[in-house]
Amino acid sequence: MYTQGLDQQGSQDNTEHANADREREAAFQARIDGEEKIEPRDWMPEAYRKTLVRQISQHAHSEIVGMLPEGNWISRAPTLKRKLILMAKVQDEAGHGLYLYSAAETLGTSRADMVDQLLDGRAKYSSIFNYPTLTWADVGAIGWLVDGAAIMNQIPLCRCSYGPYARAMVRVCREESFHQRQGYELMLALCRGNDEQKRMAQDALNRWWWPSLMMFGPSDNESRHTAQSMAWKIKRFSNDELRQKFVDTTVPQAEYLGLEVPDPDLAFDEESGHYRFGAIDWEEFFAVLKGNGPCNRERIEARRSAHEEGRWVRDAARAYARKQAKRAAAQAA
Ligand code: FAQ
Repeated sequence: MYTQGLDQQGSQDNTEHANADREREAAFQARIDGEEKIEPRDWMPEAYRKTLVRQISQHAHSEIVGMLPEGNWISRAPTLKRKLILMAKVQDEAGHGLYLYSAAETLGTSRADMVDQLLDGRAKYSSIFNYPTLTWADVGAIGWLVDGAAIMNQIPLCRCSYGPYARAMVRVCREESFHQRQGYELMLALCRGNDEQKRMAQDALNRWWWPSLMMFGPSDNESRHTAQSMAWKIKRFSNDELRQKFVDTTVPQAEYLGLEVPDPDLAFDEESGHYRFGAIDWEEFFAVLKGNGPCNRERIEARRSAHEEGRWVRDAARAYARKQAKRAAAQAA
């Protein structure tokens, strides 16, 4: 009899908790709908926190792994000016990774944990960085197409409902826009050069076009997170909407360069005002996500060895911080 009474009390408590949770979630959604920013100390549903940590950390990993394909060309840049520009760009990507890891840390996950997840394969990074940079023209194509796609996706993230992510994105987008222009200017220089240079530019476009379209993620009917992320105003546009905007913006740029987009089905549709494009090879996309792209193993191996080589720096920084804290505590006593 007594236990029955306890059970009843327990289920009453559960109902009250559930009601309180529902009320908090409704108030949270009302803030989102009212375009208020959510800040680190505010209450948020666990699923919102988890989605943000997933997306922001994957974004951070993409910036860091994304340094590798272009970094590969720093020592082979054709002129001092190009070398300086490329070094600045690659360094900017490292900065983007740092802002993003910091934004994700405000959600209660440490950078060390996020990096471990990347290195042991639990966390993803953008598919695009698993393709090789075979010629100097690839540096131009990455700036033009990859940074171009990144901006298209990231400008709306400046209005993301989570304050620290939105604010980090403002600066990232300014820098990405410089990156896109340097890439386009490099492509233009090649296209105005000799026949071999123009062929290199066309070859780079041929290899980077389709992987750039894949950067926007699976098509809307396959995207498992889009609906909820849009309701939470983390994402403002769906994957297909952003992909279409990218195609509409980029095709005229290719025409200006005098290059041909490698898609026989590409055509301007007067009625909708959009370019229609051919089918994306989703099998290739999912194979890359599973770790079977041309450079997946090489990229993770490079990150693992950088992590190992940097271990002594992290140890030294931690020892120094401990010493400083001890000194501050002694002075305060
Ligand atoms: N690669 O349900 P959705 C850059 C995953 S930064 C790998 O549609 P969501 C700068 C997705 O995570 C480039 N994985 O997911 C630069 C999910 O897996 P999960 C990175 C992908 O989150 C330039 C699953 O598929 N930008 O380039 C990809 O709603 C030059 C289902 O997909 C960002 O991260 C992909 N392409 O939408 C640096 C921007 N697409 O977690 C150096 C922020 C999807 O369930 C040099 N992120 N997946 O296991 C986003 O906007 C979103 O997370 C999307 C995916 C749009 C990427």
